[in-house]
Amino acid sequence: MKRKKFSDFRSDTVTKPTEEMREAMARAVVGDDVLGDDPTVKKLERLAAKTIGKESAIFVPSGTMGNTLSLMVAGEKGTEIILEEKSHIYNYESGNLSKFVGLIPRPIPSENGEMPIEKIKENIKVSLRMHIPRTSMIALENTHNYHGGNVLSLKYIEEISKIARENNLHLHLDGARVFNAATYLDVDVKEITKHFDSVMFCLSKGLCSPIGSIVAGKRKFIEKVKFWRKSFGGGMRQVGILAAAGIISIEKMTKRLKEDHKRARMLAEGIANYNGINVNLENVKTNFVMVDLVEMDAFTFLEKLKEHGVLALPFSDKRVRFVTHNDIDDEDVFRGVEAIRKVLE
Ligand code: TLP
Repeated sequence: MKRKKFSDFRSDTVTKPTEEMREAMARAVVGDDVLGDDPTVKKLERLAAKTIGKESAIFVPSGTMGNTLSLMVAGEKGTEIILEEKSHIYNYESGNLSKFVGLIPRPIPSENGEMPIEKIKENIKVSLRMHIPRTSMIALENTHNYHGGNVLSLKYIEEISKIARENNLHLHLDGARVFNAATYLDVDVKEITKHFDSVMFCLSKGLCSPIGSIVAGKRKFIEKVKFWRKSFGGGMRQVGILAAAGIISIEKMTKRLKEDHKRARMLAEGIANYNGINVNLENVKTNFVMVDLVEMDAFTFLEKLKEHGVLALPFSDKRVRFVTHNDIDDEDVFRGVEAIRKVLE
């Protein structure tokens, strides 16, 4: 069999739709979804809501839009949102939090994506005087992208949810990869999502859909998200073509993530003893492997790696991220292990 040009570990966003998805897309019954006429979108949204354990769900074009809309609806402009210092919402969503949403970020540093409980409590503000903005929301990220695909413990989430309820705060989950978290914990995804008022998850990452994310929550909340989705230009017409792939993402692709986790571990173990890099094996829980370079800079490392047919993504000057997914097989992992060895030689 001909070897593919590149083994692409840059992200699970690079996954191509499966053959089954392409067939379902070709056959999808569609209608104008802005007018509420698309039966395939309705089916996807019902399935998503049921799977996540929420009253209602809505299909949106991207994770960034899903998070932005959730925060627009749940947070009141000029109030504060508590979120982890390295969170995707705060760092990698084009500044939407300030550009569109108008919440004041109250970022809290953490070692692994779990903000210290005491720090959260200290930072919840009640508006005692009119010049003090109150806190209205907390957002968590699970799995946590910057922290190497780390999984937040159920005990931690439960504790945060209790704090949110006690303080009347909306709790949002950036669950772009929440099915990876559920797979790692070996629990039904609802064990995670039941603690949140709103959940965003992506169909277009490890779940292989070409486009799309879901926002789920209470019916009233989702109606408001729908309103804002239209304002943002995210009202889509015969989008059942994409929803057809999303249905397969939820029904099938959520069940195979263990394979990606196994391959991430294979890669990490294969390179862990190399000189010139550090890999913390304990932190490899899901489909990410974070590689810290001792001397070489990430740019040079990645250029050389590419010459050996392997792609990954820089996370800082000295840190590189490898992600496993449906289009990475054992051969790709062996190739990755070998290519990294040659680059470090
Ligand atoms: N993350 C992408 C890029 O931003 C780097 C990736 O390759 O990991 N939340 C989390 C936790 C994410 O990791 C991402 C995408 C998003 C939200 C945004 O999703 P999209 O790309 O669909 O807007």
